[in-house]
Amino acid sequence: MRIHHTKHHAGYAAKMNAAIKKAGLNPKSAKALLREASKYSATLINNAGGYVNHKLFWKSMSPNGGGTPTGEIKELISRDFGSFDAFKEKFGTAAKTHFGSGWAWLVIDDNTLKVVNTDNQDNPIMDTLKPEIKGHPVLCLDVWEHAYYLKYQNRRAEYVDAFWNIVNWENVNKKLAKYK
Ligand code: MN3
Repeated sequence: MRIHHTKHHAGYAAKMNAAIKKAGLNPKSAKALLREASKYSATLINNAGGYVNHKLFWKSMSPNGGGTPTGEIKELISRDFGSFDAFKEKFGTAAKTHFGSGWAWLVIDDNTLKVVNTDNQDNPIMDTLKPEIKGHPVLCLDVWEHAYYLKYQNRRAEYVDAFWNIVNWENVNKKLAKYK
């Protein structure tokens, strides 16, 4: 995780900043760039995606996290997936079966929770994506090999299952409150 943060995430930030400078842009935020991804170069959007996605990823986890969801997300998971176990199965399968590099997400779209996948560093707020995978991210899991290979080698499923021990439900509720 330390290498992931200080090397990979830092690399996306540096390359995003270089691409912003090169294009002579003065964006309001990295998310603002992603919302209008269709206007910009692949280099800029790939690195802005890497920067934004990892920011939510770090906040999706906490040493005091894990356990069952609390607060509003608990209610919405029951409403939209039937049960916490059904949601875990859906999100876990999305993370374990995504082919190649990418992300699993829990997003809220039109006041409904959805589990979606994106490729590479795509983020569900990007205007270039199909409507069915768009939404406001509230939780995410990095399934690039760099996220798990040092500790789990090729065993992505073990990495995904361990995620439930550290999910930061408090942050999920904070995100939900923002997008409702
Ligand atoms: Mn990563």
